[in-house]
Amino acid sequence: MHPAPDPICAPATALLPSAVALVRVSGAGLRALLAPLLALPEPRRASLRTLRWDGFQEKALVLFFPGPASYTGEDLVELQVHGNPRLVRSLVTHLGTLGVRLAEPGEFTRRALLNGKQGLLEAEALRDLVAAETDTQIRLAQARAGALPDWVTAARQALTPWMARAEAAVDYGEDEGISMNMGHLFETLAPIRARFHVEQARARAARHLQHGLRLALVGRPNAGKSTLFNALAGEDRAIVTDIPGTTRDVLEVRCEWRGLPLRLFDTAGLRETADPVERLGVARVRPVLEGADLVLHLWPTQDPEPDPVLQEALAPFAGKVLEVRTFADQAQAAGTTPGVAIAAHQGDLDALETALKDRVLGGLAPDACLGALATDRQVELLEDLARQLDLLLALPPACPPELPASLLQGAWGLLARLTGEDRAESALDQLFSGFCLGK
Ligand SMILES: Nc1nc2c(ncn2[C@@H]2O[C@H](COP(=O)(O)OP(=O)(O)OP(=O)(O)O)[C@@H](O)[C@H]2O)c(=O)[nH]1
Ligand SMILES: [Mg+2]
Repeated sequence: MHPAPDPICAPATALLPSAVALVRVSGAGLRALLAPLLALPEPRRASLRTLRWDGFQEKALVLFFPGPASYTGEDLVELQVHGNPRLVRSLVTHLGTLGVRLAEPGEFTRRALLNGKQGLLEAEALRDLVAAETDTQIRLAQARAGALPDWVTAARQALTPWMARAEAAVDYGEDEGISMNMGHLFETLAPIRARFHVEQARARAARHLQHGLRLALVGRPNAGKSTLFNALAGEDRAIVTDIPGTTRDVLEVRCEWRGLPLRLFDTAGLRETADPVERLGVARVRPVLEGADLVLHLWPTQDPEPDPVLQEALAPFAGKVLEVRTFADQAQAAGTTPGVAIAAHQGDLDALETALKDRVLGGLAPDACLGALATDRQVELLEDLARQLDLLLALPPACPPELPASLLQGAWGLLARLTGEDRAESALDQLFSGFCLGK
C-alpha cells in the first residue's frame, strides 16, 4: 500500500483583480483537515460559508466533491472567493498551516491520471486547450479531449489474440504443434498499417496547426511584403509605402487566417544597401529564415527574374521556400503568371490559401485534422508504431515465431506509451511541467 499523497491546494484562476477567484484543495480526509476553517457542505451542493483567518472574514461559495467521484479521484474542495490576489495568496498560505501544501503545476491533473480518472492523451489535450491561441487550436484540443481514438482501440483489439498466439508458438510450438499463420497475421495487420498511415498524415498536419505555422515574408524592397503581412493579420500592423526600404525591423504577429494559425514575420527587403539602419534590418532576416516553417519569397510579377542577391540568400532554405508572385493585378494578362499569384492590396489571396494548405496540411482541410494526434510526443510514437508494423509486414512467412512475438510486443508497448498506460514518469514530468497551477 502506498501512503495517501499529501493534500494540495492552488488557485485555479489567474492571480489578477477579478470578480471571483477559485482555490482548489485535493487530498484524503478533507472534512477533518479543513474543519478549523469551515464545515464542508453536502457533496456537490454549492453553499455559502464564512471563512475566518488572519483577521479576514471572507464569504466563500464552497463545493465539496468527495473522492473518488471527483476530478482528481480524491476529496476535492473548491472555494470561490473574491478575486483579490492578496486575499487568495493569504488563503493559500493559511491552508498551509492546516497541512495543505501548494500544488506543483499540473499536480491536480497528475493525480487524476494516476487515479485512473483521466488518460494521458486527454491530459495532453487539456493542456493544449488551456494554451490554445486561435479558434482552430481550441477546436483541435477539444476534439482530442474525449475517449481514446477509435483506431487505438481497434489496433489493440486486433493485436491481442496475435500476441497470445505468438507467445504460445514460442513456448510450446514444436511440442504442441502451435504455429503462427503469418498469412493471416498479415491480413490482420495490413488494414491497421493503412490506418496508421492515414493518422500520420492527419497528425503531421494537426501538429502544424497546433504549433502555428511560422511564415517568413521575404522579398526585394517594395515587393509587397508588408501589404501581405497586414492582409493576413487582418490589421494594419506594418507601415506600407511606395518608398523602397520602408520596413527596417522584423515584425511578428500571431493570427488565424482562413483556419490556419499563423506566426507571421515581416522583414526588411533584402538588398545591398548603404543605409546603416536598413543594413541592420537585413542582418536580422537570416535567423527568421532559419526558424521559419515556410519562407514566402515575394516576387512581383513585373520582375522578369528574382533578385540575384535574394536568390543567393535563400539558397540554403530552398526546401522550404514558396515563391509567391505579387502585383498579380498588374500582370499583362490574367492567368499568365506561373506559380502562386496574389494581389494582397485587393485581398485576392485564394491561390496562397490553396498553396499553403497543400504544403502544410498535405491537402487536408483544417477540420479533417479534428481528433488527430498532435503533440510531438504523440506524433513520434505514431511514427514508431507505423515503422514497427512495417517491420512485421516485411517478415518472411516462414520465420521463427520469436520474431513476430517480439515485434508484436514492441507495437503493444508503443500503444501503451501512447495512451500513458505504461505510467512512465518521464512522460508525465514533461507533460505536467507545461501545465498551469491549479490544473
Ligand atoms: N498594385 C499593387 N500594389 C501593391 C500590391 N502589393 C503592394 N502594393 C503596393 O506596393 C508598395 C510597396 O508595398 P509594401 O507592402 O510596403 O512593400 P514591402 O515589400 O513591405 O516594401 P519594403 O518594406 O520597403 O521592403 C505600396 O505602395 C503598396 O500599396 C499589389 O499586389 N498590387
Ligand atoms: Mg515592408
